[in-house]
Amino acid sequence: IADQYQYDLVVLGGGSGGLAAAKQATELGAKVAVFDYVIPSPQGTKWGLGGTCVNVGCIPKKLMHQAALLGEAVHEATAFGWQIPEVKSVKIDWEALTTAVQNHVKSVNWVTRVELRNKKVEYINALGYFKDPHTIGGIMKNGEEKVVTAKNVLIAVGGRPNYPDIPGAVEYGITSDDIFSLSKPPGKTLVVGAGYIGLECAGFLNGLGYDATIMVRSIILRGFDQQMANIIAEEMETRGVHFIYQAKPKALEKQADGSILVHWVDKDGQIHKDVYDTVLFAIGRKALTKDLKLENAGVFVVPENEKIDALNEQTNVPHVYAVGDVLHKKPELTPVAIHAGKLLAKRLYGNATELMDYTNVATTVFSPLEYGCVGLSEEQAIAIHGEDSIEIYHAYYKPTEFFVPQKDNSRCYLKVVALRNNDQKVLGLHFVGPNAGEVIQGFATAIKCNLTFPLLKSTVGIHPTIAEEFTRVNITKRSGMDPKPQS
Ligand code: FAD
Ligand code: NA7
Repeated sequence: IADQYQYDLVVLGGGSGGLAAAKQATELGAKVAVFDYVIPSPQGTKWGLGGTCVNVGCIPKKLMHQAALLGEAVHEATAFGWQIPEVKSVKIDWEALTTAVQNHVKSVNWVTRVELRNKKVEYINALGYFKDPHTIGGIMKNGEEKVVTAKNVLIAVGGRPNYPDIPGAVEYGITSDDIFSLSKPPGKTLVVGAGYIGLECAGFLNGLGYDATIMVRSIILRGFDQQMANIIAEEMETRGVHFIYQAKPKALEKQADGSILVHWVDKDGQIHKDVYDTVLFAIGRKALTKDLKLENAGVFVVPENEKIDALNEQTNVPHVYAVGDVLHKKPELTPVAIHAGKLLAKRLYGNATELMDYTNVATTVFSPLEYGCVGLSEEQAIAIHGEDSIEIYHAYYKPTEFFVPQKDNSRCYLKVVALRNNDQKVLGLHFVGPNAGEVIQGFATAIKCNLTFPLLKSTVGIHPTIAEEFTRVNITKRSGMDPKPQS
């Protein structure tokens, strides 16, 4: 049957999920083509092959977060005896930072291209869409159309940032698509949205020395453990990030000096006005399914969010699959897209049967003091099992490296969400502190191996680390005892 079509698999979208599936499929002998095309942001920002994570997501975000942490470290270093002349006047060179970040991104774009060539995946730089269930058309940069046929099609087009429907938003606002290559320093910045992208962007901007304000419509980090979310927000506030709660922007106006006048409304309906140099919208992302002409293939989307509700990555049309951010109610994370893409390719071309497990996926919010977690939040655990069946162990801790520079450790906190009965299975782990992602990653494996609270307690720690605090925790919330460290 394969001969009936030019390709065994055509992948729409060369990002985390699409590329992982394409490479895995070719390794297993399939003939694969990948369509990837980036529509410039309303501000004109565009980028190369590799998708969101590499170009305008995880990678540049982590680099800017690291730049902010280093600024902090410069000051701490003096407490350890480093002699840094004029340490008080240390400041960031935005252009040097964005150049360094973009150089790295471009090097990854290049490596990605070479890898595809080596693996014999055909890369087509065109905006793909369905002409019929097995025929894909792609409009290339020069306007010409490339048409191919495929036995199977994988939709991995990801998403792009939303803009609010208010005057001036699209003209004068920016999003995470623009911030990592912004040609001028962002200056005083309003970040609209308190999801993880909003917190991370405001966090690194503040750490880099820019005045940052977060406008919160309702709560911080919807979907995450709210106690932990509020701890990282408090920490950000202590570090100088401003928060405007229960507020929404109404309009953006460009002023003669280039600054942006933001009209916003508070919870009582009062209108306020403030001036910013940059307004960054981080109000969620929309799946890029509109351009795909899915109706030509008969693929359904969820009407409310235009995402695809696939079962084991298979859409309602059996030979059309989907992975990554485009999926309905699945974590929008790079390793999730990659893992699902690889497993799907192995099932399609390697006779494998393993299905993607979307539960207990660990994640980290790279806020100035990071928050890493895996499994259920306290609220979710209580909602599922009932308060009487859940035990919450918690502790504040003091990282050794905080003592000499006398860093504020008052929000270094962790908690373990466990069942109370029989084996005391661990349902969730939450950690606020430095390197939270590094701390949580290994524990995520432990949870996959059915970690119980007694097993956690029988684990010998590595001293002196912050991760060992998980092996020392023994105070329950129920006991009402003070979880602050005694020394
Ligand atoms: P994408 O990587 O978005 O790739 C889709 C590709 O398809 C894009 O190149 C797009 O231009 C292209 N495309 C779209 N439509 C078409 C079409 N019709 N034809 C051809 N090509 C098309 N995740 C983490 O795990 N950790 C993090 O720290 C993290 N930080 C993030 C920070 C930010 C600021 C953002 C925005 C995201 C972050 N994410 C993070 C999320 C992560 O980037 C995404 O989950 C991941 O990139 C999704 O992969 P994907 O394959 O679904 O789509
Ligand atoms: P999220 O996590 O969906 O968060 C969006 C935030 O923006 C959230 O705080 C929303 O508040 C807020 N929001 C949404 N719409 C508006 C409008 N119209 N006005 C003001 N505020 C608004 O999106 P992110 O962009 O942070 O990240 C999306 C994913 O990409 C994330 O899961 C990562 O994995 C990668 P709400 O709580 O709804 O009141």
